[in-house]
Amino acid sequence: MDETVSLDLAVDDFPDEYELESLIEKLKDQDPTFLLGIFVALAVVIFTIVLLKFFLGSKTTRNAVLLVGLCDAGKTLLFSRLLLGTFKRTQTSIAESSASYKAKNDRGTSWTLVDMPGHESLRPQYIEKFKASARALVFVVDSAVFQKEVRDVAEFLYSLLTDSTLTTSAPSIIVACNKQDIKMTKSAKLIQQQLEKELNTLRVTRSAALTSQDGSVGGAVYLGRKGRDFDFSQLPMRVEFVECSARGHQGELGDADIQDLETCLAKL
Ligand SMILES: Nc1nc2c(ncn2[C@@H]2O[C@H](COP(=O)(O)OP(=O)(O)OP(=O)(O)O)[C@@H](O)[C@H]2O)c(=O)[nH]1
Ligand SMILES: [Mg+2]
Repeated sequence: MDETVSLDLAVDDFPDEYELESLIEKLKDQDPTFLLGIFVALAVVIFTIVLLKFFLGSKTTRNAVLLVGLCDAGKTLLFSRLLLGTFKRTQTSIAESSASYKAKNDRGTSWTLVDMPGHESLRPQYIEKFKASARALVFVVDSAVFQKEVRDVAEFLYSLLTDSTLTTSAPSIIVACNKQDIKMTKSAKLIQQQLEKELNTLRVTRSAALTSQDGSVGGAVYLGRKGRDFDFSQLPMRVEFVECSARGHQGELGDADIQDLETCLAKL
């Protein structure tokens, strides 16, 4: 019974055909500049909403710091050290772990820290899943076995540095040269130089496949500047090299040596 009454009222509320016609007539009688003004104002409001959505949306979604690198580089131990400060025995990761990380700065910045599996067969799917949300990548390198792994490290890094999503959003890249507690490890400077050399070689072999006019094919972008030897300063993203030891020089019971990495994360 009540429903019928409210329905009747709702129907009565609609302007009838005559009212609509008179409204159209009234609008027709208006000064065209007045109508144009209304139209422009509406367009400005819609344009502003779209712009705000675009900028605020992209800012809020890019809040992840991804720990990436080959197997055994020390990503999971770094994850534990950065979040809790504690040493933890680890096993090779088969899925990602994520947690909120508060940067050590006065701004109280916090990021979602994501520890990704390093295994070759799992890596691509996790990169694909998280790359759009990356504010920064911490590319972890095992400095103790770098010489042996340089080719694999460079290939993985190459795939990230030429990824079209990453070159567009340009997250900061921090290359964390880990395991500095082990004797005879490579320094960050040496690792940087060797990677530049290796990436230069990879670029020659890989770029033979780049045929399209804008220099991209299959989502890959040309690495660095054409006609010049590759160095990291040619990239759209900022790349920094730091030395660290997730284990720490005092062993499992002592603190990690990750201050330089924390300083980089505080600057993001
Ligand atoms: N000496 C030394 N060992 C480290 C350091 N960081 C990690 N490790 C050891 O290296 C091994 C691998 O560390 P993880 O953190 O599990 O490596 P991961 O990068 O997460 O490996 P995946 O999950 O397989 O991709 C563990 O035995 C760690 O204790 C370090 O700074 N120094
Ligand atoms: Mg792991």
